[in-house]
Amino acid sequence: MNRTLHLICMLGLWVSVQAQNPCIHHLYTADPAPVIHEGNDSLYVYCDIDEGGRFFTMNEWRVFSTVDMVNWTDHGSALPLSAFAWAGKNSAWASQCVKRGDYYYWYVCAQKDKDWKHGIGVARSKKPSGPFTDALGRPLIWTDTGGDIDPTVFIDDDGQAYLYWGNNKVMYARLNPDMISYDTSVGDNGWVTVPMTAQSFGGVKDNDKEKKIIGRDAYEEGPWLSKRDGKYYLSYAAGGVPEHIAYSMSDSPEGPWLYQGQVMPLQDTGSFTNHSGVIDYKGKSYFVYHTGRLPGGGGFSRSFAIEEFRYNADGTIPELKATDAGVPAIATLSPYIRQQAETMNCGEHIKVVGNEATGVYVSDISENSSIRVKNVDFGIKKAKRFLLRYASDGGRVLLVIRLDGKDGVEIARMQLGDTNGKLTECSTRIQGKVTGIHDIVFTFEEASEAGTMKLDWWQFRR
Ligand code: FUB
Repeated sequence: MNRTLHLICMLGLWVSVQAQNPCIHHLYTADPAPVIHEGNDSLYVYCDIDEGGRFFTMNEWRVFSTVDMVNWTDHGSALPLSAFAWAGKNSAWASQCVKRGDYYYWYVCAQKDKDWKHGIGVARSKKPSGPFTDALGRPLIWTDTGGDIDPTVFIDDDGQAYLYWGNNKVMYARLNPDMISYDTSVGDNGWVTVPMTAQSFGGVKDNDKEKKIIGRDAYEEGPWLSKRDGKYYLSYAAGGVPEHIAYSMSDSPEGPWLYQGQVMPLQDTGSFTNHSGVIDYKGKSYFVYHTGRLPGGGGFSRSFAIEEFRYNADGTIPELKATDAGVPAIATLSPYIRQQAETMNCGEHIKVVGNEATGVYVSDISENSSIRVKNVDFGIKKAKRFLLRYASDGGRVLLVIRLDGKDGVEIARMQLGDTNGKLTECSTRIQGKVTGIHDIVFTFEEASEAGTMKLDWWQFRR
């Protein structure tokens, strides 16, 4: 393919509209918190994992990262609920992570064991993708009144860090520089309660009248604190259940807050909750939220989704629709550098196991399994070989690689045999002339006990 044709092909693929929402397919990923860590090129989304069922069943938090907005790396079991000895099972609710100094601090909420109430804990790691461990051995925030959920953390330009949280109430604490304690000289022993007025939140909830909403967008839960051009933004899940997203602005991270309107009005997303975060990444503004739209999804099996938006000239946020299209790629992926098997646009019938300390692998492969990697740029010189590192403890499977879809042109196949559980590198020849930009799809056939297989990384060679 000549250079002009390559460029046309590239542009064509970049503008093509394909459903990118929800972003993750092999797990249900709720309560997203989008974060960029200083000095790191990736956008991270910290979230909790819905297991489905008739109520929230949530036993771990995971983190996913991207550099192109369409392929996401699952960093494995970054923070299991069991990391908090004080936490009761199934209660790993919303969270957010921030870097300060040498550490990443992941604020989460979980029920105290044998108590119906949640508290806010903090875990710490030297890596953004963990694994994280409990920094305190007890909740950081425990008002004992209920509603201590949905922490959002923000470090202002002057270095003061704030933790906001709350269901049916909005509270904040001024975190100390160690990030695991707070200034107890303000508010009620360090907990400041934000007044829930209609001026601040568009409406109020009258708890004496069966939680009747008076006004428009009364605060419910899920605060998200951010700053842009000297203005502070507090977006939140509003209106009672079912939830939509509204927001308020202020000249100070401590308020007073002035209600602005809705960001994501109520619509049929298949989930009675919504939970959002707003982030600027590589020159674009993104709104990250969750829906129940993944097949099999619903109110207790939610998945994060993303919309791009532009701030209005006066700094306000336009109203957004929850789309299936989501956001386009902002970069291509090179097949000529080593790519982790757990970096994908869509993984079906697979699991991602391990963590960043033990190694993260794609596992539980069966004949239904597939992995799609999007927007892969082979360039103008054809690819000649495909390399894979994997381990198998008894199982065998035939790996078939196709371009652009499960029914696309086959470019390679490879028998993956038993390696006695040892991670092993192998390679195969590429069929035909593979150049330009394509999605690549890995499918698995003739599987025998392939669940014992672990895929580590892959790479093409010219
Ligand atoms: O995921 C459990 C709870 O549902 C969250 O903490 C709330 O924000 C709502 O999304």
